[in-house]
Parts: sequence; structure tokens; C-alpha cells
Amino acid sequence: MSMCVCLSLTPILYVCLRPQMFVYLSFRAGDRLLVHTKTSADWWWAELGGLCGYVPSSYLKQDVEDKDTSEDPWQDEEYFGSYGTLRLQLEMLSDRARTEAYRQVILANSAPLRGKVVMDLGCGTGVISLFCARLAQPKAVYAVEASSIAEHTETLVRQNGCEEVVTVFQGRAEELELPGRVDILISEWMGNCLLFEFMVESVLQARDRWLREGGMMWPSGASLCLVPCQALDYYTERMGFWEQPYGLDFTALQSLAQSEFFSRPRFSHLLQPEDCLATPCDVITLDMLTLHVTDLEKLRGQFTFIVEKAGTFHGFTSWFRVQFQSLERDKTTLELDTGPYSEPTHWKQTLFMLDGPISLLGGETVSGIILLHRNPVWRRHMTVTIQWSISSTEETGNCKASILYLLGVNHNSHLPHVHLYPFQTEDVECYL
Ligand code: GJV
Repeated sequence: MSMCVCLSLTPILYVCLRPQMFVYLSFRAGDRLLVHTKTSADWWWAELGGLCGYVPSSYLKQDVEDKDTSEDPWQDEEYFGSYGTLRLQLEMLSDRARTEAYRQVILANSAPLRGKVVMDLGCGTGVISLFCARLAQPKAVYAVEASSIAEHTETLVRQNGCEEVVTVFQGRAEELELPGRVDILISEWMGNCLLFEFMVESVLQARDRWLREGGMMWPSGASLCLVPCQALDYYTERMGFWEQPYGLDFTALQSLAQSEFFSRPRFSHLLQPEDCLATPCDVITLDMLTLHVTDLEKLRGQFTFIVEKAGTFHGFTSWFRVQFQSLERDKTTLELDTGPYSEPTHWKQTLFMLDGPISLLGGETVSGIILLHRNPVWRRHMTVTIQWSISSTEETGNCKASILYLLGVNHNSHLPHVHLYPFQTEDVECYL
């Protein structure tokens, strides 16, 4: 295991000197633990193999030889390394719904954009900056990009005759000096489940440094959406398979299959509208002008779904919507919706499977909370917890369960690390 700076605390790697069993977190001599919090002089909150618990501090000594302590909690090398490839740039550019949404925003605001200074954070190949220069008449566009793709962006700007207006700045937005403040900060920062990758932090920091008083953020708002759903095909493919493959009974593998396949969210799930068991709702909404970086540590949402038709409840699906407020008063706000009722995007949707399917009747309610807990160590990752209960209108039954997920899996397989940070039940309960 490896670690780095976590919030104001500095997790340090320790080596266990003597065996110690079952005192909160069990560990053995030689185990290397990640210490999150030195709760008291005697008891520390630590993590081992994805599990957290209290450990007696006297049994630990600091592992001074840990080479990994220098590992970057932002994983910038692999993060920007992957965005330097055309594979990812192509994936984003060829996402018509996404790219067209930004083009429409610029087109609809072409008149008020005249003479304005725009910052395009994470411009990639510069497509949004080029839309600005071509479709409106801004005074200047600062196209900021940290990955090596920026070396080509400059050429594209010249080839499209926009060099008078668009200036490319290669580097991390946090470390750059711009010529001055901007009127509009535009960025396509959204990840799976809206926040994964946490590029939003870079956007908020840039806002506080470079956006002039009264300036506009695009997107101006964002929301995370959720719906209870059926996922019969996925369930059958991963669980049903073990029932009688080639006439044999492999059901003994089903619990293993459940923990292997369903203990992580399924990214790139395409939810069919008919598999929604209720009307989707926004569980978390963000105002990009007022949101603080510290708000991102723990976000909480509530939901109550009324089941619209009888069906099998396999899990929850989530996605996001972002809004682009007009620069002109009373003009319509445009929106990019990545949900099942809109044109599919490269994000698709994210499916969280339950331990097992549950039959639902029309009129029953599924209510609960969703928590997004940002990983204190790996800053581009988070844990999603959904705690829910079902109650029928006749109030004949009530069941409750929680599912714990970590979004620390490969995103388009360009983040090779998998870092488990299980959510503590106490954390959930203090929010109830
Ligand atoms: N500074 C400059 N460029 C960045 C930064 C940053 N702090 N963070 C990300 N990028 N919607 N999840 C760039 C990154 O290299 C990539 O080209 C683009 O922004 C991300 C766009 C889509 N990712 C997303």
C-alpha cells in the first residue's frame, strides 16, 4: 500500500512490530498500515487491505523506508498522460451530444460574448476555444491544457485562423499565470457520477483566482441524478450464468460472483428508459458560482421514489445533468443531460447493483440517502454509499440495506490504481 498527504493530516506508513489480533483492525507483524488519524495518543484510525479500524499506536513504528510516500495523490502523471493521447481526445470529440451542447451554448450567446475574455480550462484539442473564436467575437480566449496534447492545439488554432484570439497555455491551471481576469470560465470537467476525477477542484480554484466579480461559469450548475432500475440482462449475464452452465451446477460460485461483479459500480452502463422503475430525481445539485472545494469532501442527497410499475429492483443507476445559464437575462438556460432519456454520451450511466434482486409493486416507495465521500488520500477518487429502504403503501414490509462502492476503478482504463477506501458505517449514520 502507498500513501500521501491527506487533507490537513499526513498519513504515514507504519510497520507493525508485534502481532495484534482483533483489536478493532486486525493486523500482523510486518503489515504496513496507512494511518489516517491519530485519534488519541494510544489509538489510531488506520487502514489495511481496504479495511479501516482502530489500532494501538504502541504496536506501530514508522516505515521510514517507504518509497511510495512520494506517490502523487492526484496521479497527475498517468492522468495527464492519458489525456495526451488521441484515443481519449477522440472519445470526447466524437461524443456528439457533449460537444454539440457546448457549441450550442456559444452559438446562443454569440452576441453577449462579443468583446469578452474567456478561459477554457482543460481545452484538450481546443474545440471549445475554436467554437468561441469562430461563432462569437470574444476579445481573447485563454485555452489552458496540462497534457501534451496542448503542443498540437497551438497548430490547430493557427490552421483554423484563430491565433489572433485564442492563446494556448500549456500547464496545470493551478500553476499558470494568465494575462488577467476573465469574464467567462468554460470547462468540460464532469466525470463519471459527475465528480469522479475531481477536475472540478481545478475549475473552482481557477474561478477564485481568475474569474472577475460577476463573471459567468459554464456550466453554471450541475446535478447528480438517480433512479431505481431493473438490470436483468446484466444480472443474468453475471449471476444467472452459474445456475446451469453446460448442464452443471455452479451455483456455489454465485456469492463469489456477486462480490466480484457487483461490489463496484458498473461504468458505461446504458440504461434503457423502460428499465427505470420510477421517475428519476436530482439527488445532489451544485451551484458552480458558490460551491467551495471543501464542500466536495462529503456530499449528501436524499431521495424518495414512487414505483410506477411492478418490476424487479436490481440496483440504482446514476448520471448527471449540467446547465448553462445565458449571459442575457430571461434567455433560456441550456442543458446537457447524460441520462437514459437523452442522446447517449461517452459517459453513459453508472449502475450500482444490489446484493440481490427485489420484486417491487407499483405504488411502493424506495427512499433513502446517497453519500459521496471523497477519498482523503487519492484525491481523484470517491466512495458512493446508497442507503435505502422500501415501504409499501400498505406498510406491510420494510427492508433496509446499504451498498458501499468505490469509484477507484479504472476510468476508461487510464487510471491503473485501485485504492480501496471502504466507507465507515458510522459515517453514514451520522448523516441520517
Ligand atoms: N489544468 C489544465 N488542464 C487540465 C486540468 C488542469 N488542472 N485538469 C484537467 N485538464 N470531463 N473529466 C485537462 C485534461 O488534460 C484533459 O485534456 C481535459 O482537461 C479533461 C477533459 C475531460 N475530462 C473530464
